[in-house]
Amino acid sequence: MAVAGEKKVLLIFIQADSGVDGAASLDSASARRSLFSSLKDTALSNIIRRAQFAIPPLALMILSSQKVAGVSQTICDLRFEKLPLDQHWDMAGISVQTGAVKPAFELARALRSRGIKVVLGGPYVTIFPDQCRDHADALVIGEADDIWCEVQEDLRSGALKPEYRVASFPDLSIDRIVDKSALDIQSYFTTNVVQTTRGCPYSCDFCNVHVMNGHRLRQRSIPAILREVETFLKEDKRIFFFLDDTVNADEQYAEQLFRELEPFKIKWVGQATTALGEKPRLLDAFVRSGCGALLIGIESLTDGSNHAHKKFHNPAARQVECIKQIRQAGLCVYGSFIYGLDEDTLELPAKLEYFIEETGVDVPGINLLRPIPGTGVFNRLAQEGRLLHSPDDHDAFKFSWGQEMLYKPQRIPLQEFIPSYTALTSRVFTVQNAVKRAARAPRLRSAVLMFNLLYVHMYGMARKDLTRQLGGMCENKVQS
Ligand code: B12
Ligand code: SF4
Repeated sequence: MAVAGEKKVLLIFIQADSGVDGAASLDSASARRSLFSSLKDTALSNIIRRAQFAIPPLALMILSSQKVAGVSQTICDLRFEKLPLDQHWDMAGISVQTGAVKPAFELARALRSRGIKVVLGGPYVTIFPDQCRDHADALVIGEADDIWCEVQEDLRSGALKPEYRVASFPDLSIDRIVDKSALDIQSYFTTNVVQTTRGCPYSCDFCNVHVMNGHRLRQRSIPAILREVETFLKEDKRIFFFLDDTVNADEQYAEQLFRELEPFKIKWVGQATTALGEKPRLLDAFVRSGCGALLIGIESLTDGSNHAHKKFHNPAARQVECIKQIRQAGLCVYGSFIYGLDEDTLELPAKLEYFIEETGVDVPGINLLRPIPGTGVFNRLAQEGRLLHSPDDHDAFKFSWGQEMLYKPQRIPLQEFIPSYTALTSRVFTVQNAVKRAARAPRLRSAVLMFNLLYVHMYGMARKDLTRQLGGMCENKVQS
């Protein structure tokens, strides 16, 4: 119920154009395809959006848990709900992800034209504040865990400042309660999202986590995490997602945490490095605490390519054995690969197929490199003249699902690279392979089947977009 004089804040998360928010063709002409195929794509896109990826934005949960008297906060997740513009809002806070800048700015303009104050925050704002200034009444630059109370107080007193810059990374060992009252719990596959650490000690040049969150791993206190898990379980008994980019980054800390989580009897999934396969005690703690599956960023199968992109913590010689050990312990592996890294050659696809078979990776994800503004690789490719769009046009560098090339690979001409990638995904993502992977999965067989089947659709759509891009390149060449 609205309280007289209370300021109302809407926290907004934006749906991405494609990818896990619902695969969609990048080709606007696709709307003119047959009714049947459009209906099929829309139905599958909705299934993908509502599938296991449908977890709430922790960032907005953290903000809405920072309570200030006289201010109420509601989360609006545009993946699942419409903007509630039939209600009065004093301020909107939009989370701006790199790769979805245009829709964020358009939304900001529409809200401001209605007299709603707009605050922008999130990864893109932290990295490119200057590009955001004209689109907001206020910017929050950095991790907003603590400063968000100040923003709300300023809103209440009518003294919102144009910029709030976080002076140093928040100390995560301070206990902050994350509550879910601003969320619509039913919209999600699960709402049990927990982050145990922030920051990343590694420096992969295609990633901006270490740019945004720093290289020092900041840990939450284990008792605070246990309390959070206990509280979350009272509201939602579903699976937990540990959102850390590397949940095994500090092995001692992770082992203690997951040993202490055992009595809660939760089921969980997370992201780890191959190194886990060489740590039997930690692996055992993961299994006993209810881990079901891990996403592992393998990227390339060659040291040359991984090193060219500053990924040094995943030696090629140990990859096969590590993945086998993790699967033998009973955990499913989502293996995330990138084809098109700097030292990759046309021989990589065959190697990759063999690796997937040999290790039994349950769900392979074969990505194209996304040079995203703010990453080391983006700056390097810009300097080398290898980007396919102007480096100033940030909106052109979207996170599509392997649907378009944004740069020229170093050792493979684009005209050969695209057919080699599409041929690879058409061999790896078949219904037959989906059934085979599900049958041999150590657990979670229906989830493994579902992911693999959805990928048959998503990579199929990606192939059409890429083939169109290749056709366009050939046409331009003929004309010029
Ligand atoms: C969990 C996760 C998901 C989940 C949930 C999405 C989410 N953002 O919450 C799902 C599976 C849905 C997902 C989807 C995608 N993801 Co994702 N995801 C993550 C992951 C692993 C954790 C996100 C998180 O909760 N972090 C913890 C919170 C606390 O940090 P934060 O989001 O940065 O928020 C802090 C500040 O940025 C700021 N802030 C954030 N929003 C706002 C808003 C306001 C108003 C204010 C004031 C402040 C503020 O304050 C917060 C608290 O300190 C990150 C990696 C990472 N370490 O962040 C990748 C990451 C965010 N994802 C990424 C990508 C590419 C995607 C997809 C495009 C994948 C795809 N191809 O489909 C989609 C896009 C979805 C979308 N609509 O934006 C990239 C984004 C890169 C970028 N933005 O520059 C990241 C950084 C991974 C990476 N290494 O590149 N993702
Ligand atoms: S890709 Fe993963 S390991 Fe590499 S810098 Fe990013 S978060 Fe860290």
